[in-house]
Amino acid sequence: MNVLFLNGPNLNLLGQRQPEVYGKASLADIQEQVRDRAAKLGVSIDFRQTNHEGELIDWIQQSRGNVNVIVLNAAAYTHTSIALRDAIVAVGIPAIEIHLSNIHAREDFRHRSLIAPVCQGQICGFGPFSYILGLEAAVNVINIRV
Ligand code: CA2
Repeated sequence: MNVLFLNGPNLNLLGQRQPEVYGKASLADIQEQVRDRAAKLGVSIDFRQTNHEGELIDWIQQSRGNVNVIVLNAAAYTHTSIALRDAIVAVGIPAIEIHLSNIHAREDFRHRSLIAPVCQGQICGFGPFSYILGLEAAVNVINIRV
């Protein structure tokens, strides 16, 4: 069972700036928490971050055939990228949208997600625990499908 975690722009800055919004944990800390939980669940994970929209799309396309579920924090591309949405539809792999913050409790422009309609569901507002919930949701999605 392979779960691909994708992280979008600026998430590499986690733990360094805006801790009041995004918390103190770095992306490496979150990755470690996800790895620990995945090991207990017997799930193999691949955890990546990029600041580039095209790279996210390349990774989604390349996941065909070797990834069961994509767990995606697309960061600001969540609110802007039709290309990302099209890539999720094109590969046909179930995707789960996650966010650290509660995007619905923030600025209006963060309330709209272009990818939400093509994802299985959305998890937001739980800080780093959103990633663990994303992993649990991924396992649930796989188990329901097999
Ligand atoms: O809450 C989330 O996980 C977001 O995806 C984070 C994005 C934001 O654009 C989304 O609306 C919600 C921003 C990630 C930027 O991360 C930073 C981390 C530290 C310092 C500055 C930005």
